[in-house]
Amino acid sequence: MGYRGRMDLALQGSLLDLTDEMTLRDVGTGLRRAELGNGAWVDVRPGWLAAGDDLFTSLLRDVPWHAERRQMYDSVVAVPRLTRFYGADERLPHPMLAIARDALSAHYATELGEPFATAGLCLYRDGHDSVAWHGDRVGRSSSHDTMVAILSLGSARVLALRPRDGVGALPSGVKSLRFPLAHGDLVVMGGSCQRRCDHAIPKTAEPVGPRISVQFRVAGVR
Ligand SMILES: O=C(O)CCC(=O)C(=O)O
Repeated sequence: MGYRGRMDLALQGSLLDLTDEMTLRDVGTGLRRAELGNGAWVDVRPGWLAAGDDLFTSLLRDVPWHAERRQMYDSVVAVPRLTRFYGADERLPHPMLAIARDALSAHYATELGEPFATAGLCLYRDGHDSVAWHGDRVGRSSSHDTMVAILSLGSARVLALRPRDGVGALPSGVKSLRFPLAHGDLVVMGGSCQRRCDHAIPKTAEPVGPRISVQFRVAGVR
């Protein structure tokens, strides 16, 4: 299946939307919190953005996606996804992202105590693209609680989470928690999650099309 066909596949889910106008729904409605232990938690709000197809296609087309390379043993390999980071002072590539960031800042104001400021965008072109186990522990998040809020667009992929030291709220025999994220879903990792847990987007053999992840973070956290 070609890139175009896979993009169509990615967008089939939104045919079920009841509105054809892009709409950001209330953050709190239908939001469920999973407590992971040791002060770590994950909020999931399915269908936060309705009819987000135009946002997805315009990000896919307009963002200056960047292919990173990294050292692996004695060779340099391509990182299996494309990225673009928008700092606090940069204009976001679509007005809906600023609306989403501000809605998150308002919803979590009391708990977070500061606004979301930056947006990291990642493009997973297909099921071969992924990100390995890691925590967002660059900056204050290495020592302080924070939140990373992710708007997922396009093909459904799984966000996997596991405690770093094996200590946490996972039932015995369960190695990781899996949060399937569909087009328009919101997931927020909060509290001590970045310090206590690692997360990953595993590769999949399923015939998935592209997915774009938009991660909102507070200033000074990567
Ligand atoms: O793709 C995602 O939703 C997660 C991205 C992520 O973990 C990261 O870039 O740090």
